[in-house]
Amino acid sequence: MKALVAVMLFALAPVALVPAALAPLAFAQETQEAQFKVYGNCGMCKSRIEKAASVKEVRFAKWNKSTKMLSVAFTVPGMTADSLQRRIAAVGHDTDTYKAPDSVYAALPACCLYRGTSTTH
Ligand SMILES: [Cu+2]
Repeated sequence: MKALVAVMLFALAPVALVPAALAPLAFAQETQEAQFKVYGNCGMCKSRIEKAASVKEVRFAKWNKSTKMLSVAFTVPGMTADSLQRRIAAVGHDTDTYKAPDSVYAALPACCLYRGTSTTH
C-alpha cells in the first residue's frame, strides 16, 4: 500500500509542478528594487525627488531625508536605476552617478540648496 501511494505521488508530481513552472511567464514584467543616494535637504526636496520618480514604471519611491537614500521599486525592462538617477538629477538633485545641471540647481529654493553645506539642517 505504501508503495502504491508513493507511485501515485510520483505520477502526480509532474502535474503539480507545471503551474509553478509557468508562473514566471505570467509576470514577464519583473519588479526590481534599488537604493541609491540622492542629495537634498528638506520636505520640499523629498516631494520633488519622489515626484521625479513618479512614472508608471515605478511602483514605489521613498526618499529618506536623514539618510539621503532613495528606495525604489520599478518594473524591468521598462525602467532602470540608472535612468531614474538621471531623471532625478534633471530636477536638481545630485546622485553619486549624475550631477544636476547648475542652472537647475541654482533655481531651487534656498532651503533646498544642499551643495557646499557640510551640515544638514
Ligand atoms: Cu528642499
